[in-house]
Amino acid sequence: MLTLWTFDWVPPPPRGHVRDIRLRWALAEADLPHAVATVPFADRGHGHLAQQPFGQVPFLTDGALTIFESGACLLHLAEKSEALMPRDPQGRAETRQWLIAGLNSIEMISVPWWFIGLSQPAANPLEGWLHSRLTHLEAVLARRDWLAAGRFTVADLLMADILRVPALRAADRILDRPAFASAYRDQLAHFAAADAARAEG
Ligand SMILES: N[C@@H](CCC(=O)N[C@@H](CS)C(=O)NCC(=O)O)C(=O)O
Repeated sequence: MLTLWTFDWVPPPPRGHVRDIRLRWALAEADLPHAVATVPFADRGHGHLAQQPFGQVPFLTDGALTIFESGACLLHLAEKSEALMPRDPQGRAETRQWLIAGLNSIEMISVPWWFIGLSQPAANPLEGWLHSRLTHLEAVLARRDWLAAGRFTVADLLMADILRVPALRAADRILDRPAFASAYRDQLAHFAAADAARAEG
């Protein structure tokens, strides 16, 4: 049984951007039955740290197996469904390569860039670095519809979610997929239900 773990509640921002959306989206694309469970946002206790050593979400349990890091969770789900990753060696290698590129060549810069930007400095020192990476990526996405294997894969899913932060429009067509819309709705509904439970109790 697959269980997606997320926080029981988060403040309004970052709702819609909590990384459990990556797993919700993949689970919806692959139509994999699963449950959603929570850890307390306010208290990152031993139980949580035993599953996710940084006290973050998401993580995934699959029977006795626990997997943290959204990228690792996505690759685990991709092993379960051809809807997320092709089965031929070339297609799998390309999918893994572009998934790691999303994390290690784009998100590695885009998250610190976003964080520095919150304090509204006159100039963001990461602007040039991010711009260069996005320009190269945009050139790839202008030449083809999908990053890997000539078809939708979990690499597109992850890259499209990563690109929501610098708002690179080149990946908008990937966000148009119904499974992203349902994942987004489900995340907002999850935290809205948490608000309602708090208001009652
Ligand atoms: N590299 C991790 C990052 C996870 C992450 O940043 N999670 C955020 C929610 S989107 C979180 O748990 N933030 C709370 C915290 O860092 O204390 C992954 O991709 O799973």
